[in-house]
Amino acid sequence: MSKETESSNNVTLENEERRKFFGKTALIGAGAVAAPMTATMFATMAKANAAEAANSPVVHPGDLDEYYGFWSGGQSGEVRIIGVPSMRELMRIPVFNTDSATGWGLTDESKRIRGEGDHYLNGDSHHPHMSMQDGRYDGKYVFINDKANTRVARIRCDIMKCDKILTVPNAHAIHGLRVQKAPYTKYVICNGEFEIPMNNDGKASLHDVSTYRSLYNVINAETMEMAFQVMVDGNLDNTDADFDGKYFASTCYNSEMGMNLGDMISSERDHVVVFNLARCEAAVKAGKFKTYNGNNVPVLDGRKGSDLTRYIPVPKSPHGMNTSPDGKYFVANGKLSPTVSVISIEKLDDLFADKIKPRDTIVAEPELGLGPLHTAFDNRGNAYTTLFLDSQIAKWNVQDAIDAHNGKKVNYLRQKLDVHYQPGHNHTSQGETRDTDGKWLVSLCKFSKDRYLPVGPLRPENDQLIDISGDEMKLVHDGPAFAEPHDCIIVHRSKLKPLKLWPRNDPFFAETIAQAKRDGVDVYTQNKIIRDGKKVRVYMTSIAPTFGMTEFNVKLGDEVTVIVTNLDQVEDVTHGFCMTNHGVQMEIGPQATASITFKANQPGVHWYYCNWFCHALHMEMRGRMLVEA
Ligand code: CUK
Ligand code: CUA
Repeated sequence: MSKETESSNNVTLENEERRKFFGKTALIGAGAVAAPMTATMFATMAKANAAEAANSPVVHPGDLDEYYGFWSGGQSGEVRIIGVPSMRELMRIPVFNTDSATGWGLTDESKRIRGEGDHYLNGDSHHPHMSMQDGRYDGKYVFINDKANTRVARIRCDIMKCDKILTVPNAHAIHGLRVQKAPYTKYVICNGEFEIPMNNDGKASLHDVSTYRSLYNVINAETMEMAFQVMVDGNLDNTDADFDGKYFASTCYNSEMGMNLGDMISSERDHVVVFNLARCEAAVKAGKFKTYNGNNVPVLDGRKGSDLTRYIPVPKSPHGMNTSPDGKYFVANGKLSPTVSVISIEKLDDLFADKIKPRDTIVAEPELGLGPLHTAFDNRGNAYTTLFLDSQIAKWNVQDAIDAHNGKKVNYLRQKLDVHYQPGHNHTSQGETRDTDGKWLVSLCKFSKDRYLPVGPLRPENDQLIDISGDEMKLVHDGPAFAEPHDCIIVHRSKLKPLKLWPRNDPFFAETIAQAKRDGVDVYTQNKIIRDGKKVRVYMTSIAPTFGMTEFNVKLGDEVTVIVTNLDQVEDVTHGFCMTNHGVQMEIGPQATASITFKANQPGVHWYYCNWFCHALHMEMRGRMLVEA
């Protein structure tokens, strides 16, 4: 649906609501007063609007984007929300990193969510993907991998905060990640990329690489617990799911199990491994698994010859794995080979029934250019593949590639577009779902080189927006990004309903509220200090521009927990709590409760203050902690 036809209902409503919202902000004194629009300004805008194409990347000041983009933050360990098509960064969601602004990694709530990996300060996130219902985004969760510390996290899309992190046992370095698309996202699927001994306890041989295994991981999306793992041959790289709820497929490189580069690329072919979900679930049920490393996660044996998997040989070192949104094909991207391998999902039943040979499932292997890494799709049967070495996107037609494979004289290549430079992933608007709409393509370029002012030896990446609504791809926007967004998704805004205020009973801080109950404190109405031996819990409210408590006493050496409840019911009025010289800082959203624990290890007077600008008297929103020696 175009923005124009939609504007009669949604946009107008949203605008009305936003008017009210601005009115409120102005009332409390924090909102800047908008200058009235002059007639000339209106005229200029109208002219600009008329000149814009149907699929315009221009989003005027005050207008809203049509899509939410979820971007990985790469080595920063975070996830970002980018408005598409404006490419404006709307929010950062700290996940595997520690964040000074929100207190992620500092607050008690975030530490509980970070769990056993809380001591890690780093992360390496690659693949953000949203939960689905019948092959369509359901707006509930976004999942993301951490290659650095072998973790998978979940973001709740109502509050846009991470609410679960699982450290994956038995495996090493979680890389490719997708979700089960149909009938719904029961499982999150992800690859343990690096191979390690089973058990990896230092007792088994460290040198006998024939004992090393790479594990496919299947995680329950709702509980965020391990469902089962599958041991495979080769190093798992990227993965995707079909639209029928039957098969998952992963690219594997290094089928040689080499331990250095030369050995890893010595054979001509690697493979795609296909997992049969029903058979895997049945094997778990029947107890046909082993456990390792002292935990009870079922590990199935899916190595060559197993009933649970099939190995489809493809040119060596394949990288990306993408399912076409019509549900017909898995596309494995060649990387070292100039081709992609198109696997017919329809033929997988016969492959698992041993009626055909693995290579019989390949219905096309179009040659696209140098370094194909990832493929995206529109709603008109076209595919868009990034060419890392050529710094191009190749647009090709899937059916034509299949016809050419069958000997027909047809040119499947539609266009090659230069991008700047060295693209990794690309993604189309809603392109991994049945709702793919063929409007936008984003190319996540690893190098920006000359596209921006030089900023020292470290340069930003370059996220390029490409209009694919017409016959020709058109580059329309360059967007610099810091720390490598490997992958992204582009979700229509109608799929998401983010909350404006925190629900008072939100599970995010339920445990903090439970502690308050045990202390006999109603955080909503009371400001109170509870002393429990050397532990002191300081409960205070906040309402712009005051904390409910402007001083409290503790003794040197006490372990102090400050619990702040934000009573403001006004949208966008977030308070902060910072205890100076203690490394203590957090965000408290409207109607939220947040807590942070630290040692009172310095005698004297210490001021705490609100560090999120909330009111004309925000500077005055502070109080004293008096530490008696
Ligand atoms: S990977 Cu980085 S460009 Cu981690 Cu999906 Cu291909
Ligand atoms: Cu409260 Cu600033």
